[in-house]
Amino acid sequence: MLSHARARDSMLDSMRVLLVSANREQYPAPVMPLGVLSVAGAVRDAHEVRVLDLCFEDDPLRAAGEAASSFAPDVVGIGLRNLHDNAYGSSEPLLAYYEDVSRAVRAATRAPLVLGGAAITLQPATLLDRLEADHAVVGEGELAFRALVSGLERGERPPRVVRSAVAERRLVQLDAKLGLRVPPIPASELDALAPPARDLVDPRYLEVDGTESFQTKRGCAFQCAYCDYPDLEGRKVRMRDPERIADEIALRARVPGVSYAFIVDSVFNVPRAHALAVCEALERRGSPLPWVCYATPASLDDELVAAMRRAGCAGAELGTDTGTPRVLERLRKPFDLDDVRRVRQSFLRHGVADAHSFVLGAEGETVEEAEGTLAFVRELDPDVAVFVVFMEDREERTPGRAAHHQALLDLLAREAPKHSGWIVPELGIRFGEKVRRLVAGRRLRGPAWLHLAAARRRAGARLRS
Ligand code: B12
Ligand code: SF4
Repeated sequence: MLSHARARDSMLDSMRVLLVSANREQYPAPVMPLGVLSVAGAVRDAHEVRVLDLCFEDDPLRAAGEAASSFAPDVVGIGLRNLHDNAYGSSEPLLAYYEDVSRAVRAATRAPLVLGGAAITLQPATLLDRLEADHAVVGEGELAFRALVSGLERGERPPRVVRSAVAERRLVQLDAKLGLRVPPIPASELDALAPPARDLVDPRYLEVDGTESFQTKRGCAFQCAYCDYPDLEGRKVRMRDPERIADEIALRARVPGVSYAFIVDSVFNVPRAHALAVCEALERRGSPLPWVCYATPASLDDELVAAMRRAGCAGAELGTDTGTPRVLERLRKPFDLDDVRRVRQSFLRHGVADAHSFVLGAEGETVEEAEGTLAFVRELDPDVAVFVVFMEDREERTPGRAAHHQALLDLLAREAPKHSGWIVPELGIRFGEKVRRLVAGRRLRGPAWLHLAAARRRAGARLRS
């Protein structure tokens, strides 16, 4: 869908900016392109902006070509989010599709092509070369894209790579001297940014799922061994004002069709004081929407879980990752298994659903160690456990799968079907089209795993009574 923002009365000296969100992933749910909308929000005071979202287009390549020719842009930005499909298959089909999108745009306009988004931040050299783009924005895009467009407007030849300093390490395979470095947006200025251009969002997201995305902070200060989240958002945590966040959520809650919030922070509950302040601010506004978030068992105590519940938290997704102390240590996770057991009890006590993700095969984890993780999951019995076999996506570390990929999948294929709360996206176990049809058929809203969690708690309660 093509959405248009005419932000200034006089557009005579501004650039015509076409922003394309290439993502078409439908599972676990279509997610609105918060990154592209944030970039659109950041430039539309100075430029004429159109957003083309390919998520629901029948013929995405034709739509991209038509938008590029009818709008006659001065610059085209393409947002690339994922390197894998929901089943964590090979990146190849997605990269080929991204190439096709870029070709369709190229065939319709000679405007410079700028790539941005998480996929670019993880694999800038690969994608720049394959898509033959003019520029890449590595890391957060608001200031960097604005600087790039201004440079183009002034007739300069900006460098091929503009990088936000939060993503400094992402450029090891590129000549860093080629790049222009834009400082990270200071915490104090995150709230001063223009809000994401939510008015340009395709309404079909709300029809399908009703979930809006919000960000309360950027960055993660932990250093878990394999994790690329700090590379995407920085290691320094930059927090937004809790009152502003609560206002934003309360405002969106009034929009018909908005029925859930997803807090997209890498980790919602750290720093604890900030998470608590956000919960209290939401509670003061009557807890306007049920919401879900990512959390870590570190710093997650009973008082915070209770505050999350009062603020509307329906569920939390925890990066527990492993069930053996040895691998936990090797992964440099900031908690121990007793913390995991403790938070599970808190979630049960306060009626918040919990989904723990487990990444098998990371840091050389053996199949035997993975079996230890499965034993721990049986003992913990969380509402939902999601299993992924490790893969590396950062190009400087040799992207690829865990050494025992097939053996780990075989283990999951044997064990997961026996446990009603276990999900394996890569094997389509309790994941994919069947689940979506079930959720849609019953007109359920919010993330699908929450409904599996609720069904399991109801069944548990029946058994106990
Ligand atoms: C929250 C989240 C989810 C939630 C989304 C909920 C929701 N309603 O939004 C859920 C759990 C549903 C989810 C699912 C999936 N996710 Co996810 N998700 C994230 C997470 C944590 C944050 C995404 C976000 O919204 N960030 C906030 C926005 C503002 O940031 P942003 O999109 O990066 O945009 C900024 C920059 O990238 C840049 N930018 C973005 N677009 C553009 C465009 C241009 C032109 C420019 C110049 C700049 C630019 O500027 C933006 C503003 O600063 C990221 C990891 C992370 N910490 O970033 C993973 C991440 C994006 N997800 C990922 C993946 C793989 C998936 C799944 C495929 C997993 C699965 N098998 O289910 C699915 C796909 C879902 C889909 N339909 O696409 C990967 C993608 C890269 C990869 N390795 O493939 C990431 C990076 C995590 C990772 N390292 O693996 N995800
Ligand atoms: S706490 Fe989560 S987001 Fe932060 S480094 Fe560890 S796994 Fe990554």
